[in-house]
Amino acid sequence: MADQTSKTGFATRAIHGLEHARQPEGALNPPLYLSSTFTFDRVEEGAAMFAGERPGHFYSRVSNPTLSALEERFAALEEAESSLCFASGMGAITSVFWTFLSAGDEVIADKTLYGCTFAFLHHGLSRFGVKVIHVDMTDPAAVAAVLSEKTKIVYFESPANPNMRLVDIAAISTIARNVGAKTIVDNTYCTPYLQQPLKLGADIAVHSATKYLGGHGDLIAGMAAGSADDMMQVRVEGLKDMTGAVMTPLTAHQIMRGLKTLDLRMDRHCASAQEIAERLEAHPLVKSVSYPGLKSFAQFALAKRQMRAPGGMIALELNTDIGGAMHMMNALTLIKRAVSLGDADSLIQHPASMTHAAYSKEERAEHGISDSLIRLSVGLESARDIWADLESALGTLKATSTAPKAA
Ligand code: 4LM
Repeated sequence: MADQTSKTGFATRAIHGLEHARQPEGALNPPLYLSSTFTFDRVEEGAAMFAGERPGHFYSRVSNPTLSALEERFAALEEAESSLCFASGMGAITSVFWTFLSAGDEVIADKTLYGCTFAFLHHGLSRFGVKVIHVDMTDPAAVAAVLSEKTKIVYFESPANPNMRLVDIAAISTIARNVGAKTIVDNTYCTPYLQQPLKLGADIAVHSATKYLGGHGDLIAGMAAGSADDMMQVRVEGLKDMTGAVMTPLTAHQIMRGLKTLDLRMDRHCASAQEIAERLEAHPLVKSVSYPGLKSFAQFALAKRQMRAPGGMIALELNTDIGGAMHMMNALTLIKRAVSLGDADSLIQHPASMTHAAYSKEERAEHGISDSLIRLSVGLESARDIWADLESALGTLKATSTAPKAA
């Protein structure tokens, strides 16, 4: 697979996968197999499939041909041996964690995580005898200091939701491998077009496919990619028996449509986000902008090293109190006030009261999630219209705030 993958461009793999197989009836797209179960010609055939001695589909909680088509394409994009579909990003994350953990094990997780992932680790897994230790993974030495032979999983997002901190995937993967722990990276913000965690040494990449992979705000889904052995274990343990978080065939079909334009969409998201981030940074009412494409970004060099481009997400703070930030968001007319990200539509939200409300106020402070942070998902509209909306909403603040720009 590696040889074939390197011979074929990303866009070609996103549209065709690696197989270029003729579809039934010569259909351009893989058929939608709306079938929960699959019949056997003979009982012995079914028994052999259940025993894993014969390939084939027998029940759609385990596998389905439409999902297999997406899995094959997605593995080709992450340059992984294998990949797996899930009902949601949380379905992917929880299925993977339940597969590889037992009571007494330890998980080392970054401090900044999507709110529901934090809730799962901190309030969920820890009820089942798994110790979860949060460290600041921007410092690899801090990770090395807490690793032990009990560590089974090292987990982080890069960029992290919502404050955009990056984690050095190669450095952390090397440290984790030394104690036999799996490095699992949430690659949602980047997609395999912008960043390939497995090529940097990670074991598994997980995604909320609800975001850029689907790309149009019309589905909830998750993906994971990794070795054939790991993905098989997640399929037959975490997914089949523990979460049952199975993607529907229709959703897999929609994601395959989304993948066909993934690189084009990501290029536009990145170009527009760069322009918007630069304009925001120059605005007198904006206190700070976190965007990996800005020279002022603390990890600008790491972003250049591990990401193809800086992505479509921006975190910012205004030179106002939180009331002013709410006022600005409420004044927007094109950009929608909504959680989620990676859609064609630009979306804005307030992490402290929305996506990261599962953290207590004290935890947010401790984990680097400012209560005044605003998160912007830059969409595919014309960048000048996105900026005009932001500039006009910021303009409504001038009457209420004259705070000078922070040095
Ligand atoms: C949001 N995020 O931030 P499902 N990993 C990351 C995410 O951002 C998310 C998930 C996993 C948001 C949802 C409301 C980095 C979700 C979970 O929502 O289960 O597909 O993905 O706005």
